[in-house]
Amino acid sequence: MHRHFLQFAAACVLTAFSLIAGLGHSQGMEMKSEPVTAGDLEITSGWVRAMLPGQPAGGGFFIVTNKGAAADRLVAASSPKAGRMEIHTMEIVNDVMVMRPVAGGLEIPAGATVELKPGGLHVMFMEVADPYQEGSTVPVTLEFEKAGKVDLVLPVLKGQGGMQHGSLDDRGAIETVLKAEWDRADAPLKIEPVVIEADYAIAGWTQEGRGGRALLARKHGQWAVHLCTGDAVKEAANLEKMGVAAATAATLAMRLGETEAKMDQTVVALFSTFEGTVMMDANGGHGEHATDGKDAHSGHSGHSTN
Ligand SMILES: [Cu+2]
Repeated sequence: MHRHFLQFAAACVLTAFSLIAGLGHSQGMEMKSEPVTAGDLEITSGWVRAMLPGQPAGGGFFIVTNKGAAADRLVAASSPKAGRMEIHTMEIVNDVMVMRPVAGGLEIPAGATVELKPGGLHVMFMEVADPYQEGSTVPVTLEFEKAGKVDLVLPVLKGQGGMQHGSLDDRGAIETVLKAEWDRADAPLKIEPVVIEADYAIAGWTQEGRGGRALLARKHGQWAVHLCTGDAVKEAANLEKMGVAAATAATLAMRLGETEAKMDQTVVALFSTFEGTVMMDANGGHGEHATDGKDAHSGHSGHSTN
């Protein structure tokens, strides 16, 4: 039983890093950062996506042109407004956008232009204590192998919310996120019910005679598992402690109760068998959980071996 729990927890943590820089239309050029030159590099059109309250991580974007004859490499990024930063790629795995750190830094080939943009390469601001608000700015220091350190001030722009998977509605997207991590041919994951309100959702799941409830949050316009639990999400007061706004929490708890009341009660009983609550976000607001998230993230490269 305990071993099962740990397996689930590990998989669940990985899902959190199926997080997210949402896809969006490009912003008006006039709002983005002014060109900055460093050696052979020119960095233009920088911006950072505005974040939701409580959101611990977000994406930053810019365009690097290498006018020199030798390749350079973006090896690190930092900001006084983020606990740490990473350079990420984004790809689609089983219809889910998955972010991965770029191993060894991002190459900027000689004569080439590399664009960091929503849905693709980006720098990730992590462990953000104060979510970035539209209209503010975020100082960033990029570190290139040859051009050295480059300071930028990036404007915070409102991302065009939502991914452009027009074929997936929220419920479908949530099922996809959960199934991508836990569904197995020999142990099918059943997801029912899914209740959604604003940027939060609760999904009940069963698998091999076990079950639980997952609280998902929509960030960067995409759904990711916020935490895994059993009965805790049934109470609006608990949802509020988990960061859900009061009105949203009340609606979610009410809808969950109504929906589950109409279901097979032997299934609903399985949701209660998940013991405890496992946070999935590297949320700076929950000190004891931040370490979990960090560990999980550094372990993310092991994802494909599971
Ligand atoms: Cu990222």
